[in-house]
Amino acid sequence: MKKALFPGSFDPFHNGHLEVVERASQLFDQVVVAAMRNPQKASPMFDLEERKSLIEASTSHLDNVEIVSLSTLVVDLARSLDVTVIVRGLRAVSDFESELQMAQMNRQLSGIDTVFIPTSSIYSFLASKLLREVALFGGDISAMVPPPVAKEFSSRFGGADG
Ligand code: COD
Repeated sequence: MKKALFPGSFDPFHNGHLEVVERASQLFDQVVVAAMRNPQKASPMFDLEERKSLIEASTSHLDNVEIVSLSTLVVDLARSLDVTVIVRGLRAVSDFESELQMAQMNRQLSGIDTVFIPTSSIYSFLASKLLREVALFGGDISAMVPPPVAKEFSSRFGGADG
């Protein structure tokens, strides 16, 4: 069985992330999406449990997708779940340098390879950091995130889903 792990901060989970999950779910028998702590991103907007719930609600149409949240090394989680590959999305060449370095480090630590899924061009501008900023200043991000995430933003900030 080909089982994949898609780790990320997902703060918040957006339509670019969702597209990667949907495409991975067609490529692999099972996909585990892991909301994780990125030590380089200091103050998250949503805690890990909130992110897990929002990703669950956003991917409920996908039968072979499971969501976890954990603050650990990606490779430790990958080994404990017995996954065959790590999946990551790529928006642009600028993502590649850091993604390549992470993929090489993770392979060195665990022997597990990373597969990159290039985003569709309609989603390549999406970044969680920008969405948080737009929503904080009252902008409408509802077309850029799955409905459960838009609803959560709306209840926190008002007006973000229309
Ligand atoms: N379209 C498609 N894909 C996208 C888009 C988009 N618009 N935006 C982002 N993505 C991709 C990213 O390229 C990434 O592959 C994935 O979606 C998740 O993105 P983020 O930003 O939510 O997640 P990151 O990059 O902050 O996640 C970093 C980790 C949490 C994976 C990292 O910090 C980590 O590995 N933490 C655990 C500690 C660890 O193991 N460290 C060693 C790493 S070598």
